[in-house]
Amino acid sequence: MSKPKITVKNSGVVTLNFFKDFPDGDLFIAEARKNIPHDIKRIYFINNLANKKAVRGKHAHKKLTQVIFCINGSFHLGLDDGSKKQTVVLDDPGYGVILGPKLWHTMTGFSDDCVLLILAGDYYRKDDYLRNYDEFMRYVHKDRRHD
Ligand code: T46
Repeated sequence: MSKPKITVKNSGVVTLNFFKDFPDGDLFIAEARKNIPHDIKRIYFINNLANKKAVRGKHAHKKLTQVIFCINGSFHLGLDDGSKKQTVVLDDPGYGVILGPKLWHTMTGFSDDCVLLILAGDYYRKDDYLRNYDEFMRYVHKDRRHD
């Protein structure tokens, strides 16, 4: 169990407060605008990751900010801000990774018991997705010229 170290832009680590009540369970707490940096308008989770070769994500968002947690098991999270890339292992429910805008992300290497939980700052908007990598690179670098 380890705290991910983030080096890409538009990301970071969120640490949850928790109460360790072993053997009666652990309680983790996420609060919007406290340890979660944004309001929470949508929650979704992903389980039943039976396919060892599953690859999820492979997109970036234009505006959306989310925090992703692995609340059971483990998986590999690939992050790419258009200049720098890194892969972190999420295996501790107490640490979430911020998926800010303009951050290409890919989820792979799921353990059998893996459950992902995502806290999103906005409702689902199909037009917020950049699902083509070349389009993502153009979008990121176009923006940076205007920074
Ligand atoms: C993300 C990563 C971490 C909806 O209709 N509403 C929703 O709120 C979501 C999340 C998905 N969908 C639909 C869109 C697709 O037709 O569900 C289908 C599967 O979604 P997708 O292939 O985007 O799933 P992932 O796991 O690749 O990506 C998801 C989120 O979509 C995405 O925003 O950042 O998890």
